[in-house]
Amino acid sequence: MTAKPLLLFVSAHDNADPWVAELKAQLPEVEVRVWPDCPDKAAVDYALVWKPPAGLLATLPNLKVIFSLGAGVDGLLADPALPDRPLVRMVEPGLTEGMTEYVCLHVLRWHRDSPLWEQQQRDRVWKQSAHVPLARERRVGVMGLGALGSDAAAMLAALRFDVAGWSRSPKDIPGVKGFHGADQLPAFLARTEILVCLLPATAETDGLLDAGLFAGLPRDAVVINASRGQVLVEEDLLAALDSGHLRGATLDVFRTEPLPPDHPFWTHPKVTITPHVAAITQARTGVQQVVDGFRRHQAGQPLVNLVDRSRGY
Ligand code: NDP
Ligand code: OXD
Repeated sequence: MTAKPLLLFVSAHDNADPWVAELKAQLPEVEVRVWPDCPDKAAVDYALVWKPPAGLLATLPNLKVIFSLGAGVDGLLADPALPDRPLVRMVEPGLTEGMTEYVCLHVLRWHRDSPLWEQQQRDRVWKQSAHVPLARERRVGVMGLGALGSDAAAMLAALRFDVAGWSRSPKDIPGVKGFHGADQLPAFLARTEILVCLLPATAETDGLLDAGLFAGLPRDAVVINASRGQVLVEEDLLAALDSGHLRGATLDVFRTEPLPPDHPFWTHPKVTITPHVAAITQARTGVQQVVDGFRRHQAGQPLVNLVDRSRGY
C-alpha cells in the first residue's frame, strides 16, 4: 500500500485543532501531523506554516511545497535556510474580508472624528463641529492594491469615499484612482487625508513611511498601518504627530511584537493600537486554499499565489 502524502502543520501561535479538523475533513487523502510530532522528517511532503522555528524547513529533505498561513511572508523569507521550494502565500476570503472590515472601521472612525468625541465625553465637553464632511469629501489613499488593498479600496469607494490607490504596477479598480511607482507617489500623497498602508514588508518598502513621506501628506492627515511594522519609521511618526502635522494614527503592526510595555505608542494621545489582529486567516477558508494548492501540485498544474522571492512578496 502506498503511504499517504504527509502534511506538517507548524505554527508558533495558532491552536492547531481547528486546522487539523479542517485539513482532515477537506483533505482525507493526506496524513496530517502537527510539529513537533514528526518522527520521520523525510516523510514530509507539504508544510503549512506560521513563524516556524528558523531552519526547521531545511531539515525536511523531501518537502515539495511550503504553504504560508499568513499573507505576509517576510518572516519566512528572513530565514536564510529557507529551502528553495515553491512558497504559496495565503489569499483567502476570511483574511480579505477581515482586513476590509478593519480598514473601513478605522477610516470611518477618523473620518467622523470619533477620537475627538470620545475625548470630549471623558471631559464632559459638549462642543459641536461647524462642518461634518461626508465621505465623498474625504480623500483616502490605500498603499498596496493586492489581495487585501484592492478589496479594501473598493469597499471604501462603495462607502462613497474619494479613494485613490498606489501600487508598483498600474491597476484598474472601479471607483479608485490609480497611482503607481515612485514617480507618482508624491501626487498620491498630496491628495491623501487618510492613508492606509497594506504594503508587504520588503527591501523596497522597509522604512517607506518616514518623515519625508509624512511631509508629503497634507496637514491633519491620518496614518493607518495594518501591513508590517518594518514599513514604518516609528520615531518619524511620533515626530510628525507631535509637531501637529499629522492628526492621528491607527497601528496594528509594530517593529517589535508584542509592543514593549514602555513604548511611547501605548500612551500617545493621537495613537490607537490594536495587537496585530486586523485580519486573521480563517481555518475553513484557509484550508480550502491549501486543498486547491495540494490538488494542483498533485495534478502537475501551476500553483497560484506563489511568492516571487526576488520581489519579496
Ligand atoms: P499582495 O502581495 O497581494 O499585494 C501587495 C501590494 O503591494 C501589491 O499591490 C503590490 O503592487 C504592492 N507593492 C509591493 N511592493 C511595492 C512597492 N515597492 N511599491 C509600490 N507598491 C508595492 O499582498 P496582500 O494584499 O495579500 O497583503 C499585504 C500585506 O498585508 C501582507 O504582506 C502582510 O504584511 C499584511 N497583512 C497584515 C495582516 C494584519 O493582520 N495586520 C493580515 C494579513 C496581511 P503590485 O500589485 O503592482 O505587485
Ligand atoms: C498575515 C498576518 O500576514 O496575519 O497574514 O499578518
